[in-house]
Amino acid sequence: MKVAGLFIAFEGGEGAGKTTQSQLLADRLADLDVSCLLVREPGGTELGEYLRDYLKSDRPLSREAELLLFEAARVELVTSLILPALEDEQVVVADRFYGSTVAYQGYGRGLDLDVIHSLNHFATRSIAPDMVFLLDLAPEVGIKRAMSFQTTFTEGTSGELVALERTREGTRFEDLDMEFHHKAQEGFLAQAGAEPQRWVQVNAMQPVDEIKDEVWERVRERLFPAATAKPRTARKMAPQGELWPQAT
Ligand code: ATM
Repeated sequence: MKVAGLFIAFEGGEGAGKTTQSQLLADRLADLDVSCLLVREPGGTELGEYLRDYLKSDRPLSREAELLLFEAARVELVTSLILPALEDEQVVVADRFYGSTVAYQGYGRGLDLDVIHSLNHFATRSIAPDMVFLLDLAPEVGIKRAMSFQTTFTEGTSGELVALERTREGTRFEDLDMEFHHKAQEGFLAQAGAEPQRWVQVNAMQPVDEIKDEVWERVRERLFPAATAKPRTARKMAPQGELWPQAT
């Protein structure tokens, strides 16, 4: 089925279910024969996956370099995959995008939001998602969920489960204190509050299927507006300093 391109991003803290919901949405679009590109950040390209490995490890990295590596992964993904897919009028579903940089490197690490804003502008090649679903969850709940996914257990001498090791993915961020994750959540909520026309806040405590339906309802409205509804406005390209969201 041919539809005009749409760019959808999922944002939120660890364990909120972004990866699951991105996949469910992509599956639904595929069932409808809608051409869709599913990507994740950082990742999706050879460079992006290479950087993801380093970024998620506990290898040395200053917060400034961390910011630049996320941006490098982003510009590669936008240039080689996202822009061509949008030009081809596909639906792009992204598991994280620039909102994560504002939340984690800006609010979490305390880096200058104006610097982040202009790097995001550069790395996204000035495109912004049409819709951002913020899967909102208390960081305590999310981190617990995320850690349980990534811990390998073994059986102890009396049959008890003993945590053996955590996979290398997921050490740099999950090991940070709760204050960091609370600040990041504040960053996500501030962005959602500043741009309610773009961001949709979803309670991520709900069962997976309910979140899936809530997301689909909003996407369906955008993709298949009723014949009587006003035509959908074109995806906003963000020219310098205009439609691009301001630093929050
Ligand atoms: P997951 O997408 O698998 O959650 O891992 C990506 C990690 O990178 C995630 N960790 N936590 N919490 C968030 C972090 N991240 C940033 O810090 N900045 C970014 O710009 C992006 C895309 C991700």
